[in-house]
Amino acid sequence: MTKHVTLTQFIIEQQRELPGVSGTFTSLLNDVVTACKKISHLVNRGNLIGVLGSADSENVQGEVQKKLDIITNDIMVDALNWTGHLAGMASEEIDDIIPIPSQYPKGKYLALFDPLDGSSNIDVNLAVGTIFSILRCCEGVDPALEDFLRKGSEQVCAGFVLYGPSTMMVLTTGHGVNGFTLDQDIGEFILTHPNMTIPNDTHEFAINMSNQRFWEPPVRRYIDECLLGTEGVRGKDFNMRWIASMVAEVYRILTRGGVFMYPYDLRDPSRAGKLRIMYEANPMAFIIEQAGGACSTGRERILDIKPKGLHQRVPVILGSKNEVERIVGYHLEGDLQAKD
Ligand code: AHM
Ligand code: MG
Repeated sequence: MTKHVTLTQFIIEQQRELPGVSGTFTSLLNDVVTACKKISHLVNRGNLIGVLGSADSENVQGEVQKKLDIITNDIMVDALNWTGHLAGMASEEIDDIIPIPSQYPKGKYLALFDPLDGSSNIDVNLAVGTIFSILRCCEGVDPALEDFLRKGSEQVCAGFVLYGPSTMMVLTTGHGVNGFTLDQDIGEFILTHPNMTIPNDTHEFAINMSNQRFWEPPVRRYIDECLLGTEGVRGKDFNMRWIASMVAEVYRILTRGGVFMYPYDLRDPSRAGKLRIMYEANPMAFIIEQAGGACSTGRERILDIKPKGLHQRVPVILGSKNEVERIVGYHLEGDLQAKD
């Protein structure tokens, strides 16, 4: 009989090899896993249990919330706030940092999450996901906002769960990227995609083309060249995908390569792109880099950015290394020309 490795076993064995590890991190990860299994169940049940549709409320970003945005946020908070592993939390759906209730002990980690990414997909029965990022904090204290505003390079763990035809968890603790499939029969995530790596080259891009008129020249140039295919400078045809769910796009890129962009655009100069650095761009950048890919704003490595706000937005260009480097090169050329 095939012997399966569960996510818990995998993490315990990986952590055992690291000096000074107490087991707290493994327990924290189990808390996240428990929450994501509950979310997977709800997403799968859908309208059978009446969880689809709008909640008729807005989050701090002014986005209309789905019922599941609120329910999944509560599931994450309720699974993580009492176990004594965290000093605090932050969520896409909540304006300020989320403290640990005073009756519970405080731990040494911070968790940041987007409980239901791509939630515009939920009512049309397409893929959605949960994204999370774990930072280390001072033990036993009530963290301040500044404790959360750390560079992505300081993350100790990042992951996402994709609620697709299968429920999959993709995880990095800074030692490569591994993918686990939820076996619904036994309720365990099983290691099915060890050492996920992204090919350096690709002929597939993902971008919301309806925003084309708002893009900066380097992004226009890149996409124009892709669209010219064999007749242009690239000398090869490109394929396009847009799922409107970053978790699904990143999962595809981890599986077969590609480039994903939600770039800076000129729609609203106060918003540098759509995606948020703390719980979307940073965890995805950590995963992508650990799988051998690259992640940039076009002008700066995402993981090097010192965030200024919990819900700060950044342009995101990620995926196959050679392609991301090409787009970064176009930004550099464009900026140098603009200076002359
Ligand atoms: P959300 O966190 O409110 O769901 O927004 C993030 C999502 C990403 O998953 C996806 O890449 C993007 O928004 C799609 O945006 P658009 O609808 O503009 O194409
Ligand atoms: Mg999101």
